[in-house]
Amino acid sequence: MTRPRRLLLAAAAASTVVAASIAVIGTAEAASTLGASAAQSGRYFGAAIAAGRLGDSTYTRILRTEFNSVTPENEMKWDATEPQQGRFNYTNGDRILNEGLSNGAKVRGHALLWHAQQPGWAQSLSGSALRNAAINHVTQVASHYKGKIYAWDVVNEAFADGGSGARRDSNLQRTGNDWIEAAFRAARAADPAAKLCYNDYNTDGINAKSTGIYNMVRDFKSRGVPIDCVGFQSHLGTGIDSTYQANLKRFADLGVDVQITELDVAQGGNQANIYATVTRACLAVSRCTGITVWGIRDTDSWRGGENPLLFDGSGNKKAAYTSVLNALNAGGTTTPPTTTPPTTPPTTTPPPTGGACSATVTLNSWNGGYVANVRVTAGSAAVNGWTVTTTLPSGSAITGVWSATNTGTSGAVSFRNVAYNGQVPAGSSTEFGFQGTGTGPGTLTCAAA
Ligand code: 9MR
Repeated sequence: MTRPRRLLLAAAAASTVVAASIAVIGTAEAASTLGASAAQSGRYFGAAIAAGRLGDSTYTRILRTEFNSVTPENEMKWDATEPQQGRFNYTNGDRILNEGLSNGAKVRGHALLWHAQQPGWAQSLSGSALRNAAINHVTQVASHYKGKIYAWDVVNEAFADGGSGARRDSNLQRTGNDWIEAAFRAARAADPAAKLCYNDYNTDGINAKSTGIYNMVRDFKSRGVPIDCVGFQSHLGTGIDSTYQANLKRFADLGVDVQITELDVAQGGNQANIYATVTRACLAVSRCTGITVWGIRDTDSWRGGENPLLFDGSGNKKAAYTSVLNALNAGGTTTPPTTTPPTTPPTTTPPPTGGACSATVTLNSWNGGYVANVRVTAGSAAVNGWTVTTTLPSGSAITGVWSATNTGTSGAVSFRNVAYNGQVPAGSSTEFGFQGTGTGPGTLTCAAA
């Protein structure tokens, strides 16, 4: 390269810098990573990640540089966390959690209950056995991650595709239409600080499916069922619905946050534009708190061959990356409110003294209902079977029980252990729970069998 040409390039670069800084006067300085540019308007930009790829240095370099939120692609699902009933495995979920937290990223929990990726034992259950197991799963997993998860996908993909706007048939749905609200209540009781989301796909515009979900969220809000956010997966093809942003807005207007939770877009002429359109839609809706892409490089994607992500297989930034970054830097006129979920502080009653076991209750109450989590603790000798009794205040009726079998639903009620939690070693404890209408119980009494 000759000297004059070099000077010319330097001058051109200098004038570009000047132009760029003029363009952003009055807004934040343009940021150079996805996470930092989203943070300028109080949002996050995340990626779904896999524990098995954390040893790949290209992968972790991009992850730690670009993203300030992570979602486990598979590691916190039911089959991963409870492979055998009552035996929990958090090894890979914890790896994702620690990867995120140690880099200052938010962690989205995905997903507590879903009709897919259930462990075999759950697939073969039905009725109250499945309901109890499902609620116990929510309670256990949300308790394990208590205080560390920004938002949980409590229930994933429970609505049918097509024009019905109805629930999808599944073993969970067949336990009763209230399974979703039971799951949200149990999740709130277990981790009051996490935002609780409903998450689904083919909801990327105003259509019959998204309207069915909209009606459920509106009903939940009117009845005080604890829901804080709705996730729009946004697995997109070569086009985008013209009502994409209006759809986000109508949910936000119900009083919930909205999040883009699994974004990927088929590669084609429009990929970069569609990514930018989604980004701008989120920035335009004040309660859209962030965007997550479903993988980092095209080769990490579940959509083999469609190259739907922001980085190519070698880790290079694609045109879609630049278009998202520019859209983020062009900025949000709206900033998400910094809300934390409304919570009722748990009230704990002291354990009764005497007897071979004791029971303590942690209550999460709202106007008209409650979830009670009960801890049964053995005394100085092991317990082989237990029964907990209490008297419910008038107006209270039990609507669901997990990890125990109840006798009675109002007035004097008792709870007997189920097969897998009757044996409690000396000094150890186990838990069960129930939910009900009205106000929750006071003192509980435990008797060993
Ligand atoms: O990306 C996930 C893939 O690795 C799994 O094999 C698949 C199993 O069902 O789930 C994928 O993630 C899904 C997510 O959990 C829920 N929404 C749809 C996602 C893509 O299938």
